[in-house]
Amino acid sequence: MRIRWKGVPTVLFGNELLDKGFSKARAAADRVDDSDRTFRVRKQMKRMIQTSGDTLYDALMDMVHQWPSLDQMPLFDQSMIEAAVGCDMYRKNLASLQWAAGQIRSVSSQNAKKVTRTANIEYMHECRREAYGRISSIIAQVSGSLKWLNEAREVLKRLPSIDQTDPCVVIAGSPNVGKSALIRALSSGEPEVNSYPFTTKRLHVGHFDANRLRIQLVDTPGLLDRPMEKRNDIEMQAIAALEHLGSLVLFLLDLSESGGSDVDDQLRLLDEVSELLGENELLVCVSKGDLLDPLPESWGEESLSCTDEGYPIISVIDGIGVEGLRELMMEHIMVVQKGDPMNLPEGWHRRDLEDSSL
Ligand SMILES: Nc1nc2c(ncn2[C@@H]2O[C@H](COP(=O)(O)OP(=O)(O)O)[C@@H](O)[C@H]2O)c(=O)[nH]1
Ligand SMILES: [Mg+2]
Repeated sequence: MRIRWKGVPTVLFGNELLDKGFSKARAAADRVDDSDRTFRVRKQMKRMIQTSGDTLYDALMDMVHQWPSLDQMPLFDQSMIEAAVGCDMYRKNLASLQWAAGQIRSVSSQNAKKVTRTANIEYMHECRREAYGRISSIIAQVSGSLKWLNEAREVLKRLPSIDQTDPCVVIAGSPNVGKSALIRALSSGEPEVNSYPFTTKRLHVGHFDANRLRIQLVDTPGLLDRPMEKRNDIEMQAIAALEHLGSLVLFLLDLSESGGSDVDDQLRLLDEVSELLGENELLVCVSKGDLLDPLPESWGEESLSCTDEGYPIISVIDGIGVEGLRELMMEHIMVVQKGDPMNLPEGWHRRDLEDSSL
């Protein structure tokens, strides 16, 4: 399932809604034809009241229904909405449109009844005017909500859309450890770039197909690559959202330190990431194996070289270990797909057995 924010239509402003309702009402009244003046005016006024009420009721309820329901969406999307615009505001503003729709419907039916019951032409006009006035003031009361939804839609349509039915691997690690290079090496085609609920952060999503599954690889530049104490609330919320994405977190460790972060800092980050994304299984992998001195044991042979801790070692530049790593990821993903965590392959980093000394 993938939420299609781009499919949510533009939200009309209050005056646009009123124009729409009243002009339809005018057209409906113009079609009335009756030689008896009382009958004619009664029909005209009733049509104006009912048509404007119905049109606005439908327009407001359509908006309410076109917006995805928070309760039915995956937790990842809920957390994205929380970080981007706030779930409470989302609920509150949609609820206020629903309230307005109900109010307009009752104003319209009350006033239509009054018109039916009177023979006084002046009073019929007055009922119509009163209905229009009350409808306008109900719309004015929700104009803040319409504006909020309009702006929220602009933010939400740029959110990353991640398919929750496909397995997803989140890649983490300090800057320059080789995350982007690995995603490029594993992906078929160019990774997509999606925005995140902040202007400066982007989500890079690559894919590959294996075992009839489409595996998504997600890189989060600026989020899972530096100490958490430097983050603002929104960034922390966005990181929390990643926990719900779900299949596996792949943490890259650059033991050569050629990217500029020393190993101790990288291990501290590893602790933080495993703490934050604890719902997911974590696989630690050593990148840039070609820069290690001495080269890892059995480097370049068919089997995957590993550190003493059992972390696989790869080199994207030399193309060594990348396919082995892909297979290892798939073994894990297949276990998660089958929902049997007791079957995890050997060498998986277990949080309860964690030992961060290398
Ligand atoms: N020697 C070597 N360099 C690598 C390898 N993978 C990536 N790099 C280099 O490391 C630098 C940072 O890589 P990048 O993928 O941008 O790192 P990111 O910041 O984690 O996304 C680039 O200059 C890459 O060419 C590798 O396997 N071996
Ligand atoms: Mg990168």
